Amino acid sequence: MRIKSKVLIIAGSDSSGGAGIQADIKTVTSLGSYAMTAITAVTSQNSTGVKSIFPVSPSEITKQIEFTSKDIRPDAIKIGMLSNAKVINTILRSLKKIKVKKIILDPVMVAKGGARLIDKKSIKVLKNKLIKEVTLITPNIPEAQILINQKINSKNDMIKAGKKLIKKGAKNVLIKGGHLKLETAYDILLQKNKIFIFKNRKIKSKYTHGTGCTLSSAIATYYSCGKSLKKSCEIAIKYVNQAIANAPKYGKGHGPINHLNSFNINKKFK
Ligand code: PXL
Repeated sequence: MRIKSKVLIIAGSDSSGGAGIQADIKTVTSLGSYAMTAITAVTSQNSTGVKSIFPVSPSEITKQIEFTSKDIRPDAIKIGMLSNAKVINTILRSLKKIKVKKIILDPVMVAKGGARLIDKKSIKVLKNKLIKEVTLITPNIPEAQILINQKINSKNDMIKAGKKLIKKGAKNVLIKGGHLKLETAYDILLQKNKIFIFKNRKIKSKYTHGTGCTLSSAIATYYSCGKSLKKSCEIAIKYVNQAIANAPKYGKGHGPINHLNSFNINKKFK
């Protein structure tokens, strides 16, 4: 099989293998691309919760990003867990140096079980600096609420939130509506003057650990292969839905989804 593109993942490690950099590598690989990594933190966790978080120093993160990219140039970058403001500033400097254009940011804040994955000060830097420097941000509803300081209770509120984020300097925003208490999952992509609503039946499951990481990595992969941002979001959402529907039911808590379930998707969207 020919490898389609190269994706650099900047994110935290999840020892349970369902989220974080493990989910990212599995996603990029199963969709046919080459995954490279810069690890920002090491977490010890299982499906029932997060035991501890060990941050990697900013200088080690810089080296991973810059030394790796100098040799094998990424076609796109996916950014996940960032843990603190110093790390975000470090990454901003590296991004300016390596000049990769396609960057997808999943503004990770809290794990499924409620553990905080980023400190309060970093949210400010994320909001005021980082979101302006990336191609797309992919907040879920709780994250979007924090980013705009407002409650989101409906599809209409999601659109308003997206518009607000664009006004704040985000180039493109995909707000994931899975947290709304509806039978349908609405994921809304807002671009400068365009809005696309992706509508899918919500799959009820407790096996949803790592869905956000997986979605942003799938978008980064499709986008790195030359698909439009809209098409990349559309197919990536389908990939995650199938991965939820085919979850292996591992673990006592919020277990992982099935990242290997890409075959039909790739065939359909060739
Ligand atoms: O899903 C968000 C996330 C991101 N990164 C790491 C995680 C999690 C959730 O648990 O562990 C490392």
